[in-house]
Amino acid sequence: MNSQVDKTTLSGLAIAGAPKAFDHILHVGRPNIGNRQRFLDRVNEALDRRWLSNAGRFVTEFERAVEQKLGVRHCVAMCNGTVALEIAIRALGLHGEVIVPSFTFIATAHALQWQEITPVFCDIDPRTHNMAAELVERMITPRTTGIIGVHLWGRPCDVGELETIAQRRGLALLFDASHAFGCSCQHRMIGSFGRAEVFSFHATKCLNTCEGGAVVTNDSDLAGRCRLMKNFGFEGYDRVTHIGTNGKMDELSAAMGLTVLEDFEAIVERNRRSYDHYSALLVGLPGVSPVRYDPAQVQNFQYVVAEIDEAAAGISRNDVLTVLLCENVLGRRYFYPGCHRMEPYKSLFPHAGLLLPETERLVERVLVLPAGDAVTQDEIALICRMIRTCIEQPREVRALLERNSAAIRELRCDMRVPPPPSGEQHADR
Ligand code: T4K
Repeated sequence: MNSQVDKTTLSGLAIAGAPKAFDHILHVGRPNIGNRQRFLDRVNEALDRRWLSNAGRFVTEFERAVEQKLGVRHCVAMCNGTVALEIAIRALGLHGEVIVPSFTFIATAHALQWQEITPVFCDIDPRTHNMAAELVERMITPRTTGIIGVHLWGRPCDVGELETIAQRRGLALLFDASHAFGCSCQHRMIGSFGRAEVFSFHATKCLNTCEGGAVVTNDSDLAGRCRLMKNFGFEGYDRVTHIGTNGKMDELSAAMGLTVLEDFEAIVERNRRSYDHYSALLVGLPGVSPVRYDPAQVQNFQYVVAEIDEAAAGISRNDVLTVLLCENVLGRRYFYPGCHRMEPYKSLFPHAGLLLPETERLVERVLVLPAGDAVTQDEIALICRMIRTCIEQPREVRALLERNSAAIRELRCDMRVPPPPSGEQHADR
């Protein structure tokens, strides 16, 4: 952290030519690792056993630990959340059309389209960022076979209403619970709602297995089908009874998962401290609203999300993000621009946005901030201080961004996105 520069003043910002606030990049989604020695001991154990995949001891132990934590009968661990979604979709026999939110990570939609099932995008409730249950029924056609709700940021969907609709209309209900490991809904752990729920254990998730995911369900037949499908459909050494793929989790991933699980309460507590600190410092800033979690439910606080309403803040989310990127704060605008505005959906359904006004509004507002292990309390205070400077002097910040746009393209720490062709006003617009 660079304590030499006063980030409360405009001239102290990197966009004005001052040194960056941080000499290293602060990320969203730094992996939680747990006790490194325990992990390494497990890796050595797997190597000693010479058993690295295919229903190994650690994968089995991990599955039982997840079942116990979530109070669900079956956990089928897989190589990642996307494949787990694809397998759950196939094992449920979905086809035709399936209703999903557009405001989600692209994998939710791709898991359907990959199997030539049409994702039908439904708008969200702006208060929860989750699919608006009251709109779902209007999206049902004779081709609809299922609904996939996404518990975004770990905040549960309107599970009760979705279950009622699914039952009334004879549709399968699946949840993408990628963000929601360790969260509860109606005082029950997420994991046993709908026909099945799917978790991602990607490195950036609260429970990390490097790459990993799972289908969890109380339905024994469905779990059995998923188990076959993730192992090519093999029922024995040389008997294939089902179409399948390779969706297996390996032993080293499970070793990481078991290690992180042992530390899970401490991880959530660190996340909660980050979230509380951000919330306390951002609340009351005009146009800035930190996403809230229901205090009656268990949360993992993995995502610290703020909405920036340009009309009230005087500055757009994109401009605030550009200021932060120039200070080495790699905030993210998940899930911009919405699945419906990405390919192949953009070309397949060019007018989808007409039915998604709340999604289109929200994708312009959401800013996800580095949290958890990735940042100290002092670093959070400095990030919030810089956001405050943007909100207090929006016109001046905008003028600086326009005046210094060429230098800003060089300054941004957003390494994955190539800078736009010169001539654009600023990078995110
Ligand atoms: N459904 C939903 C609702 C999801 O959010 C996701 C995944 C899925 C389904 C599919 O699950 P998986 O198949 O991925 O298991 C990231 C993750 O790759 C993705 O898992 C996640 N959602 C999504 C929300 O975020 P990117 O494209 O933003 O990843 P990336 O590489 O930019 O990483 C995010 C940040 O984390 C960066 O600032 C760097 C940092 N990072 C990342 C990795 C991998 C680290 O510090 N260390 C690391 O090892 O998608």
